[in-house]
Amino acid sequence: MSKDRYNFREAEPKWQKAWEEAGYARASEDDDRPKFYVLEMFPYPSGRIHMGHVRNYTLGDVLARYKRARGFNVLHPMGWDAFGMPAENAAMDKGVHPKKWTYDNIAHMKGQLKRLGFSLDWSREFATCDPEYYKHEQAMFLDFMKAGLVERKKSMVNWDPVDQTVLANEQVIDGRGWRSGALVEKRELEQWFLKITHYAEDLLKGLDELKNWPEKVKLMQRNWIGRSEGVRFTFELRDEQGNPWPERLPVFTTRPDTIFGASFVALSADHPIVKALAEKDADIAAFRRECAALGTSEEAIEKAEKKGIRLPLNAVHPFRPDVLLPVYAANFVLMGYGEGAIFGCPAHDQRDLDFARKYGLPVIPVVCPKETPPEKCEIGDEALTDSEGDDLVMINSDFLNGLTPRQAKEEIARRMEEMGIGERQVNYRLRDWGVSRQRYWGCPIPVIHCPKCGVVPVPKEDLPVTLPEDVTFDKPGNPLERHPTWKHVKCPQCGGEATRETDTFDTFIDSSWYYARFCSPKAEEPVDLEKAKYWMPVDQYIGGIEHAILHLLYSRFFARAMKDTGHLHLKEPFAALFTQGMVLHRTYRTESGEWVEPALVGQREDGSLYHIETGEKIIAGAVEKMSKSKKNVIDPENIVEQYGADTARWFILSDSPPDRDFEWTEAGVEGAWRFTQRVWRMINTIADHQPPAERPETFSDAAQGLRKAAHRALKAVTEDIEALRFNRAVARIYELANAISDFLKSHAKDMTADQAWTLHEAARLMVQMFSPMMPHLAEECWQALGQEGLLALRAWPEPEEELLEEDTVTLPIQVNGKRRDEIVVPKSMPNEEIEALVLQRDAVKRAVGDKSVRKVIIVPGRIVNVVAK
Ligand code: ANZ
Ligand code: ZN
Repeated sequence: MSKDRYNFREAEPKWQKAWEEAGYARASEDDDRPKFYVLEMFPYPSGRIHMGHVRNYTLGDVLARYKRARGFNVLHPMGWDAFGMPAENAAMDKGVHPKKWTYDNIAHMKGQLKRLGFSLDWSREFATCDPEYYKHEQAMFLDFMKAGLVERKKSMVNWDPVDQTVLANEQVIDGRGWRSGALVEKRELEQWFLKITHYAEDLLKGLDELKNWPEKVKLMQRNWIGRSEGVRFTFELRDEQGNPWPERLPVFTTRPDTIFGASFVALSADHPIVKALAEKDADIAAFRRECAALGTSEEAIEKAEKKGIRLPLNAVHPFRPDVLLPVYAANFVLMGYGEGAIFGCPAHDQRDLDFARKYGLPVIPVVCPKETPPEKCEIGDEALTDSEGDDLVMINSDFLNGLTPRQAKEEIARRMEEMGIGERQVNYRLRDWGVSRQRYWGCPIPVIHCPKCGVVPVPKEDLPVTLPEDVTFDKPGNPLERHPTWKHVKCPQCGGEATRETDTFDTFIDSSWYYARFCSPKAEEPVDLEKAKYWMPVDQYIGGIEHAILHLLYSRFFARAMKDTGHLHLKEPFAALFTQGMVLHRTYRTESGEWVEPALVGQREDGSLYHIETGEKIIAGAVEKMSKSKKNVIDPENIVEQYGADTARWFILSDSPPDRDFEWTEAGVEGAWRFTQRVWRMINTIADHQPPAERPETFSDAAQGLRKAAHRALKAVTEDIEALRFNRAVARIYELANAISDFLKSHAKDMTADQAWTLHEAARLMVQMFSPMMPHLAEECWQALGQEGLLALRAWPEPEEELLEEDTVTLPIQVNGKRRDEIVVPKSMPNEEIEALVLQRDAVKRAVGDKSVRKVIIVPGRIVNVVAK
C-alpha cells in the first residue's frame, strides 16, 4: 500500500477476512478466561442500516474488541428482529412476499454490518422469523400456560375498520388509524394475555438491584409499573327516589384522607352499572359511544376535555349518612384500573377540579398548609395535590381535623376496616400484556379452538406451527383468517373438526428472550441452561432510550417467567444498560418549504446556500433526528463507500458523549477522514526511523516527555473506554497524535536511538489505543510498524507506573485548622518556597486578616497549615 495514502478499499476487506480466518469474533463456552457478554439491541430488517445502527453497533464493537484485548472471553452476537408490520405493508404496497422481503433485507443488511468491521459472532445469527427460533417461543408459551402465566380474556382494543385490524395505542393518531386514516373504534375482543402483573412487585423491587442501569430508565419503569397504596371501599347507592340500590359500589382511592372533600362519584363509561343504565337511556348510550371514540390510550384520555353525564343515582357519604353525592359516568375514569369507579375530591385532584368546574360541583378544601388560616384556604384553577408534607393539616373534616394527611389516611383506613366497608389495597398501573395480533407476519399462537373441548394447546411434538406461505395481501384483514385450509385441523384431544388460532404474537415477545437464545442458538430446547449459566447475564446491553419501558420490561418479565418454567436461571437479564443518544443532522428547505437532502445543498463563498441542481435558494433549518420525512438522512452505505468504515466509526464516536445526541456533519466526517490519512503518513514516517533492537538504558528529556505523554494517554483512554466515554478517549488520542507529530518534527533530522525507540513505542501505543475504534487502520499500521501477527489478538498494553507519576502535587491550605485554599506545586519544591507562595495567596491573607502568622507547618506532599494569632 502507498505510504502517502491509506487505501481503505484495499485494507478493510483484507483485515475483515483475516479476522474471520483467525476466528477472532467466534465465542465458545470452553474457555478459562472470564466471560463478557456485550449485546446491542438487534435490528429490525427494514432494508438498510441507518446511522442509529452504526452508532449503536460501533459502541458495542469498541467494547467487545477492548474486552477481548483485556483477556475476556467475549460473546458479541447479532440477529434480526424480523417479524412485524412493515413486511406486510411491503407485501400490500409492492406485492412482494413478507418472507422474501425480510430475508432479502437481512442479506443486504448483514453485508452492510460486515463492511463496518463489527466483530460479531455470525455463527450464532438467527432471525426471529426462522421457524427454528419461533418454535421454541411457542413451546415456552405452552409452558407459561401450564404455569398459569397465560390468560384468555376479553379486552377493549383499538379497531381499524378499514384495515380490519387491531391497532396498538401508538398506531392511533388523533383518533385515526395510522395507515388507513379511518376513525378508530373501540371493540371488545377475546385476546391472549401474558400475566406480567403476576410479577409487578418483583419487577419493581428488582430495579433496586440494577446498579448499572441509568436512573432515568429505572424511573420510567417504576412509573410504568405504578405501584400505589390506597384503600378500596364501597359506597351505598340510592336511586333517584331514594330507594337503596341492590349492590354497593366499590371504588379505589389513594387519598382516603380527602373523603370529607368528596363532591361526586364517577364511574367509567364501561362500568357494568353504566352499561346497564345505557340500555334504558339513549343519552347515556350516546355518551358511551363518545367515550369509545376516544380510543384506549391513556394519553388520549389524559388530554381530552373532562366530560361526564349525570346518572340517576346518588352515593351515601360513608361518614355523613345525610350527605348524598351525585353519581356520574365520566370519560377520565378507566375501566381497567382499580374498580373503574372513584369518588371525586375537586380541591385536591386536578381532573376532579376540572370536572367540578364544568358541572358546578362544590370544591371543598380539606387539606391546607399549616401556616394558612383554614378560612383563607382557597382553591383557584389548580388543585392542591400534595399529601406528603408534614406542614399540611386536615380541615373541614370532622374527626380528622388537625391531623396531617398521612395520619388521616391511616385513620380512615382503620375506620373503614372497622366498619367493614373497605380495606387497604395496593394497586399497580401495570396491565397484563395483550399479545394477540390479527397479523400474518408473526409467530403463530400455538392453540386450537375445538367446539367440544374449548381451547386446546398444540401438542409440543407438533411444533412449530409454521406460517403458510401461499397467502395473499390483496384484501384487508388477516390472511391467516381467510386462508382456505391452514386453520382447519383436527382437535388433538377429541379428534373432531377444530380451527387454529389465527392470531399471531406481538413481536415484542420475539425480542423478549433472544438474548438467552444467543447463548445456545442451535440448542434443541429454547435455552441450553448450562450455556446460559456460563454467558448470562448480558454484561453490557446497549440500545436506544425508546426501548426504556416496554422492551426492557417485557424482557425482565420473560426472564422471570422462563426461570419459573425452568428455561433460565436468573431474573434480571441485563446487568448493565447503556442508552445511546440519537444521530441528528441539520435540515434544509427551499423557500417554498420543501425539504432538501443535505447532499443537494451547495454553499457559495459568501456562505449562502443553494440547491445544486436547481440553483434555488436554500434555508438551513434546525438540527433534528435523522428522518426520511425531513430528508436529513445520511445513508451509512454512502459514507462507508466514500470514506471507509473506520472513518465512519471514528467520527460517530467523537464529539459527543455516547448517551447524548450526536450531530452528523460533513465537516466532521471529513475531519475524521483526514485524521486516518494523517495517522497513516505519520506511522510510515516513524517506520522509516529504525529503532534499536534493545530498549535504551536512558532517555533524553524530550524522549522521556513523549513517553510520559503516551503512557498517560494510555491510562486515560483505558479508563474512558471502561466508562464508555468514547468521545473523551478519541480526544485524548488526537492529543497524543499531536504530541507524536510535534516530536517527529523536532527530531526527524538527527534522531538518536532512544528517540527512535520512543517514537515507535508511542506509535504502537497509539495504534493499540485506537484499535477498538478503527480496527482496520490499526492492523495496517501495526504491520507497517514491523509488528507480527494480528493486532486484534494482542493483549491491551499496560502503562508503566513510573511514567504516570505526577510531577506536581496539590496541597490543601488550612489557616488555624480551617481549610481555606489549595495550591499546586512541583513535587521537588523546597518548603521555604512553598511557604512564600502560600502566604501570598489572597484567600490565605483574608483568613489571616489582622492577626499575624506565627508558624507555617508543611507536611510534605500532604497539607500546609498556617497558624495565626
Ligand atoms: C379520591 C381522590 C382524592 C383521589 C384526591 C385522588 C386525589 P394512582 O396514583 O394512579 O393509583 N382513580 C382510581 N381509579 C381510577 C380509575 N379507574 N380511573 C381513573 N382514576 C382513578 O391514583 C389513584 C387515584 O386515581 C385514586 O385516588 C382515584 O382518585 C383515581 F384528592 O380517589 B383518588
Ligand atoms: Zn376437541
